[in-house]
Amino acid sequence: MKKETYLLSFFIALAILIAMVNIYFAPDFQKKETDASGFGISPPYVQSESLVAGEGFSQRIRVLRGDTGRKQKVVARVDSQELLDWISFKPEELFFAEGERTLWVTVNVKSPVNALNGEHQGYVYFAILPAEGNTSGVGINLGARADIDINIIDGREIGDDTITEKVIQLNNDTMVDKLRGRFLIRPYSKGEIYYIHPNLDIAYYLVDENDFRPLLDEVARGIDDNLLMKIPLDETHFFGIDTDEDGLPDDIEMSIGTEIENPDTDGDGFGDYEEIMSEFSPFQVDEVFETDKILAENLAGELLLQVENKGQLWYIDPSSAKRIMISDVSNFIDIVKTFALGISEDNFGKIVK
Ligand SMILES: [Ca+2]
Ligand SMILES: [Ca+2]
Ligand SMILES: [Ca+2]
Repeated sequence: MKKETYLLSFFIALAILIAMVNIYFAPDFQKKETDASGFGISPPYVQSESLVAGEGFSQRIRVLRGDTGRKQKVVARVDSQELLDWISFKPEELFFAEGERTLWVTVNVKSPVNALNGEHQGYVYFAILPAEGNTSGVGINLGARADIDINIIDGREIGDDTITEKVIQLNNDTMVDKLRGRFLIRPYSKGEIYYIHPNLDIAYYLVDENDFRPLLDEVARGIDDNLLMKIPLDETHFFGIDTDEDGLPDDIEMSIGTEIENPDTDGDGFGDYEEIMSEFSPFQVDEVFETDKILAENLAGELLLQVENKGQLWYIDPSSAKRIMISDVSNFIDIVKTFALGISEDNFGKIVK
């Protein structure tokens, strides 16, 4: 967590504390909170107006009872399946000791990194039970309810500029399988992008431009030239300068090994681009230079690093099983934006664990 975020959390906690102290010293507090049932909570809410996904906060709730006689157990129950995983209580065992009127409960909220932006609402029910004896058959005597209202916001809104790539867990199902190796964009959220891992049930979360380089470092697999050359080139996504104007940009020629200032490296009358695209060798007259479609299919969606050359990076488009060179980070961002599929918030919710 960043220093600023700590500070922010601290001030939020302080603000909550001040609010609670004010409530505590309000003259009619005890009366108001415990009048009807002899059992009350304050404040009757757990809320955060601006929580960044993956982060959390703590809030204290004061539970009060009118009858201070005996030891009594208190149960806290979250009614929302989603929020159940976000919320824990401290202490884990809640009870009023004999003679005690007040019980402080710390509500810890920790949102998952893949929490959807927007409002997340539910209730926590606090109820009082006898601590010992015949709990079976004894109903919950008294209860009180706290509203949960947590607003998940985009991290960028609070000036978080050192975002590293994040990993989220995905479901292991056919919907995820169909999206493997693809980039997804959430246009109905903040336009954040995810790369679905080609083999594992995880996705990388790309918040801004700083996240693209770490993704390549983390995910790109090394491949030797012999195998790489067997993956067809995607001629519809050539970028950069083509000095000899043979149709192959200089970067691609350097990766293949053809001459960047000679449109016909082997001088057989057929240009370098023409030979590559028709699966002939640009180096040897009349020699074939076959691609391997099965290999290409197996590597679809992968990010590859050409280890024997200059460490060029490639993306294998999952739709065409053709390779696209990534010349630098800004080019990668362009490629990702070109290939990213939009996903609705509803469907996004279905693929994440
Ligand atoms: Ca060229
Ligand atoms: Ca050439
Ligand atoms: Ca030639």
